Amino acid sequence: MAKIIFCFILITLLSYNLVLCDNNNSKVPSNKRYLLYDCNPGEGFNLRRDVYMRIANLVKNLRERKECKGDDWVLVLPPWGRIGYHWKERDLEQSMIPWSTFFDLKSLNEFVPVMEYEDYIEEIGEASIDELWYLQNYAEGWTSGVWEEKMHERDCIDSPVYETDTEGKIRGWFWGYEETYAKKFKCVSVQGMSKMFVQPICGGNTTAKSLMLDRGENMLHDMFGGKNYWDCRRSMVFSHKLIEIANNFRSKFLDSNDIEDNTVMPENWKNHKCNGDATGGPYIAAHVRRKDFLYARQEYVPSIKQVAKVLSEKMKEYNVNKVFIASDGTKDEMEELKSLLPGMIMFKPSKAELNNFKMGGVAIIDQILCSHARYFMGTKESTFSFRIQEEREIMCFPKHTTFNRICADNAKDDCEQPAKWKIVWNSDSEIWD
Ligand SMILES: Nc1nc2c(ncn2[C@@H]2O[C@H](COP(=O)(O)OP(=O)(O)OP(=O)(O)O)[C@@H](O)[C@H]2O)c(=O)[nH]1
Ligand SMILES: *[C@@H]1O[C@H](CO)[C@@H](O)[C@H](O)[C@H]1NC(C)=O
Ligand SMILES: *[C@@H]1O[C@H](CO)[C@@H](O)[C@H](O)[C@H]1NC(C)=O
Repeated sequence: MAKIIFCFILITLLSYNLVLCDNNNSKVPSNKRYLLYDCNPGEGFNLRRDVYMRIANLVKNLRERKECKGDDWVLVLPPWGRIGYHWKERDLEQSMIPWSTFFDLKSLNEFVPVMEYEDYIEEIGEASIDELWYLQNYAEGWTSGVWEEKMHERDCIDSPVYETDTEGKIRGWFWGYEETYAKKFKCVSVQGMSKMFVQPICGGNTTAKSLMLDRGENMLHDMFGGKNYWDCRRSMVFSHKLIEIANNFRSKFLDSNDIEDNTVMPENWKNHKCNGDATGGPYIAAHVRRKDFLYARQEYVPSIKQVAKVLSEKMKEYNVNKVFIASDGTKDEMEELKSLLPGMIMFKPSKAELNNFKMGGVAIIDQILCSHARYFMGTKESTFSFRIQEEREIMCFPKHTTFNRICADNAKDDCEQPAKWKIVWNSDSEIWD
């Protein structure tokens, strides 16, 4: 009997303790820490994907470096939305989009641990962030005239985009989640790469359990084009739903499939190796960036007639009768192009697809379709085109089929072709060809 009573008391105590612990969020281990980030609202979808890589490499460093004492850092993925004018700023329809809409989280997790923002809120039990560092340049610019890496807490240069409410909570744009607030805020001037953040974060400038770096684009890559860069890039596998839509389109309209194209990818990106050259489907593809590029990069942008002329020649050269076009051009521009290029094919999302996958998903489908072509031509200085080139590098396409662009009419530019960013599989390989 005494034994039973003892057990009963023990169980009661234990469950009481559990309740207490629950209130204290002790489900979260004490060494778990969260890194959040955001970018300047003006940055586009494809540049943001590049900023993700810089932050992911920082998280990798935070997890591995001795001075971080084995803290279990996790990257909290900033919900997509309010991106540039393309996605219609402030349009809530295109906001609070989880990363799983676009990317395969299991694959991302193979590089560093990541979690969706909503799972973070649930895990810590409150829509708050302990500390927010707003990254900026140095007000004085490069005083010494030479590049030096540095990072300091400084007065804010821009007028603050965050405000402190009457309860002392820091309020602002947190991906459309209005209840979210930060507890502390400061501006940090920075000139340097992501590894420079390790010392301040681990070495005494903060003990915050959750730290957010806003204006993350102000952090540079540790080694642009190195092994970590490419490992991280390879982990950014698109969501299976988007791949499936693209694959159906390939098989239906482009006679293209992974087995015949030699583009079969393993389940886990870590197991991927080049198994001969990819051939791609029996079509060529081009990314024809229009809109703001017509004004901002006027001297590089070919006319629609020029695009048609160059692509018809390439179709002959590659002996194909189909050309896939990805473009942000107007309906009129695309109709003109189609009239000059009868073999032209575009992906048009259904209403339901646009609803489910948003502009970002459609952009990714366009990118997948371009990346599987036998031959690809991009637009100079478009990050949208760069992401396609990387995708082709990962799939082992020969470089001369990837690093091309359609030149402007006449001799407006010297028509320099894009730099060949060679994929790096091992830490000691060369970056450039
Ligand atoms: N679906 C689709 N969308 C495109 C295409 N080209 C551009 N876009 C859209 O236009 C956006 C371009 O956005 P920006 O905000 O200027 O920045 P970016 O994504 O970094 O790309 P670039 O400006 O090309 O360097 C992309 O994110 C797409 O949403 C295209 O070929 N297909
Ligand atoms: C729970 O949190 C409170 C206040 O933060 C603290 O005083 C208390 O010791 C904590 N209890 C446990 C079991 O950690
Ligand atoms: C870290 O602390 C040092 C010493 O107080 C200070 O000079 C520096 O500006 C701080 N850096 C950051 C990023 O807060």
